Amino acid sequence: MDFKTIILGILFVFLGACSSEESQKTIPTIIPKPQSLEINEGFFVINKETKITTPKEFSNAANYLKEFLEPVNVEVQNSENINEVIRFILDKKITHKEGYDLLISRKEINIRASTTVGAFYAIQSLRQLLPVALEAKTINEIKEIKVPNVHIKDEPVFGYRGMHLDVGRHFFEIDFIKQYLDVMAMLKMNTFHWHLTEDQGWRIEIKKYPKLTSHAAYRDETLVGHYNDTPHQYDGKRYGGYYTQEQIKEVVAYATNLGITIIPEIEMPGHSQAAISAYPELGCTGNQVPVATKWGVFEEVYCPKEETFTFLENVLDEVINLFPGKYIHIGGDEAPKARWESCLHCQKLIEDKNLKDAHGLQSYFISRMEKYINSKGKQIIGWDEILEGGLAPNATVMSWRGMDGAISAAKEGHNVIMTPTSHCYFDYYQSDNEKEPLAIGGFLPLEKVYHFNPIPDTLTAKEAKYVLGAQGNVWTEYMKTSDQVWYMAFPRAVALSEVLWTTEAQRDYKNFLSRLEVFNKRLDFKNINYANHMYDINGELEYRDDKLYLTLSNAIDNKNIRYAFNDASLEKTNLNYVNAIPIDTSMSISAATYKQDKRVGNIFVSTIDFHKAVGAKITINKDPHPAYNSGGVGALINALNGNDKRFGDKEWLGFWGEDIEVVIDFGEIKDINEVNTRFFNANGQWIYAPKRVTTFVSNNGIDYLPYVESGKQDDLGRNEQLVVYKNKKSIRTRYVKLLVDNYGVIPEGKQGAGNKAWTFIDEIKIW
Ligand code: TNX
Repeated sequence: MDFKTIILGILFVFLGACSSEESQKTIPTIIPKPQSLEINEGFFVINKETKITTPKEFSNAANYLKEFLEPVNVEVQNSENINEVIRFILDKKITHKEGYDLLISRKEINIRASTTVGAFYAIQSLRQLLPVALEAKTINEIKEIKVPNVHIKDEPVFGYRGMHLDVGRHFFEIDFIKQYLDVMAMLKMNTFHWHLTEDQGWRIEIKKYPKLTSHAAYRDETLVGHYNDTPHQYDGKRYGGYYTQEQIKEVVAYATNLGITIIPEIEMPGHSQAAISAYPELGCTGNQVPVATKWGVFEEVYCPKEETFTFLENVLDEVINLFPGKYIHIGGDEAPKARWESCLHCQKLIEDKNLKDAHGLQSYFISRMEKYINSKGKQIIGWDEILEGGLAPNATVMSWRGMDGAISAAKEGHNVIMTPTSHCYFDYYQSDNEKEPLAIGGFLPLEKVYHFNPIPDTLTAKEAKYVLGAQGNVWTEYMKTSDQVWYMAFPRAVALSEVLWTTEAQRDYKNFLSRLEVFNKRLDFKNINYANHMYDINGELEYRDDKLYLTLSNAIDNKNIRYAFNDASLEKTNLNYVNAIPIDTSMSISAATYKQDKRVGNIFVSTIDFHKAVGAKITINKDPHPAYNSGGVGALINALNGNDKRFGDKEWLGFWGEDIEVVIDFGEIKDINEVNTRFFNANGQWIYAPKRVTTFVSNNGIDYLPYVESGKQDDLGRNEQLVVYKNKKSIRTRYVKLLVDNYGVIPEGKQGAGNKAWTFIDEIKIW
């Protein structure tokens, strides 16, 4: 059987299923979920007699639909009086510019909108009511398609629904960019943030500065493995690429057709080492530096001198000509101040312009560029660092280091776009399975994205209006291929599309997953390598009635889970999960979802350390950061270790810049021999093991003594991203207290310099 026959086979089964249940209602599976959806009985039949009629305003949309319906061979006409018709209607009563009304009845399909985008979104919904196999471009002919009768009235909640792609760390050809835009459009996302310049490569042709493409677009080699694996190793292979202005125009036109605006990002003053490598005079020292070959933050930043401003203005002139949208993103993030501190010109400028310090200089830099960009009729967007030293007057802030930047910008009356690492970084791991392909770190599972609320509670309704929407960020340090980009971005982008289209009250994760299963089939037909963790097992340890229990679940239906103890094989086990499994000793349990005796999804393994603090009472003097508190304080003594490679799973608790005090109360006096605690240490993500950890014991919870003499504290064990503080001594005690001193503000020269360090802690084990 060739591929085509298989597809037709599948199509036949699908259509067959419809016709045999004609009297039943079909439940549509549209993502993002429409605002209002009424399901009626019956079908509209599309066949070769079907015509599409359209006013000229919607002829692009009509042709898009015709193309999608190619295998049934429908025609587009301008006449009004035809039966069996899919009719586009320009309807000014639809007030939302992205809104539409789609009415499918036995006799006709009516698509109403007041704008092209509205009409286009109606097609995207209609598309998801059609057989999934139509997504494949390889079907020859279909006789008829039955479309369920529904009435959809729809419009988005947020106006900015974005996806980002970093083409600096790795370069992706325009064919892939177009496909990425295609899938964004399916999800009714309307903004593509194209991150075009980086330390490791400049990717856009600028005619006035040819060395940006002949030199800055290529690096000599690339780091192999993870940044945290030392010593660093390199592949020795020259790497690079760039887009010509012709290609950029082609992509912009393509995006416009899909209702997508592209925001180009030209980074400044930081993340600019590639440009400085091509034109060393743009830096403070004038020294030749290489295009960067590893990841991280670099000290080579643009020097705020007249030549630099002229360069940037000339670059932006060409960029502005290529991108018709109203925004230009100018970066502004992660710009170390070391070069400026020791540059005579910069110091004099700080004095002349009466600026406070180097942060004031960054603000001067951004405000000056803003003025230039405003003078060309465009607005700037910058990462939240542009708040430091004073925000440029008309800037929109993209908040990535949490939501705080967005909150203060919105309070100052600036527009903001939410991209917090906690919910929008699709370069983070999405599963805690050990076999996941290498990623930067962190942990952001699909469900967490789905539960994102872009409006922080602390904003008033008036301030909340400044939140334009949110965006998924796809930084590509660890994504070498387009397949890996798909894997990381999907299905998280699918979840985000629904977050941005619907209200929180309309969202339901289980229901979303059932629709995602169908959406994934569409992606299968498009050969898109999305990640599928839908059948993965989630394990939860819970202490109740003086006993520890392990609860297993899967997101789909909690059914068909097999498990096995210790080294026993899952394939041979006869243990089918029904009730929580009681635990009374250290052990490991593996589990997986099975469908008809076939394993679907990954194997889950839970290693349980049944130590003495399990089930004790635990208190902590500070709440963890809300983004990294999913397990609550109980996670610190629940017998499970946070994943060694990714902070932010439900075991790790994160604290930003705070010292913490943890008290464990056994409720009775116990003999203890050892206390050990684990900390994450991923400096690239500003996570640093604490400065100091001290342990105390007490029998009354008031008078504490050091557990071991202070000189002997902190018997450290290290393994790359982990630091274990271990103390051994036999003693009888009821309370154990730990003081954990945060690393402090990160000093110059280290990753994240100038920011508060994070502390990530999990599992305080007492033996
Ligand atoms: C921080 S987000 C960066 C990027 C990295 C990303 C990795 C931002 C404005 N800067 O340069 O690629 O972290 O997650």
